Amino acid sequence: MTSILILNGPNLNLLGTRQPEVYGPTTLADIEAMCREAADRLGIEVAFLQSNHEGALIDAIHAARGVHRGIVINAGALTHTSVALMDALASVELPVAEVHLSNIHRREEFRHRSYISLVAIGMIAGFGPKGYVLALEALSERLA
Ligand code: CA2
Repeated sequence: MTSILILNGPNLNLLGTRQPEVYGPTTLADIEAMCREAADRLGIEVAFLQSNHEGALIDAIHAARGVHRGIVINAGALTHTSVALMDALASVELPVAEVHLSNIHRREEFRHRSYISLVAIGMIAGFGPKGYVLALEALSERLA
């Protein structure tokens, strides 16, 4: 069965518990449940991971090769800084869908640049948790 790795970067473990006015009331566990429901509907498997550590995310990307057929990633603030994460994604040669809860282009200028976008098929931003489901749908359609 097709399996997709869903990766979440720094601070996303705090979703729904702090700053709900910025990121909404939904927790990361809620988002995982939404993704698992979507995966069942789409007939695919998902693995869901969050880390506050750049190296752990890079290790997970390296390990995805031969196991998963695509990657959905919300890299959090690493989106705007991490050439290492971008290089890791490029190295595994898997299709990547980038997700952001907020519309990063409506926010501070430093959030407008994304290194992930340079290696992603596409990006979904500004639709909140639904963005993860949209990304899964788009990736699984691409892989079918
Ligand atoms: O909009 C997104 O999904 C972001 O990737 C979220 C990142 C931010 O740095 C990006 O620019 C856009 C921040 C995630 C932090 O999440 C928190 C959740 C609750 C409380 C504090 C942080």
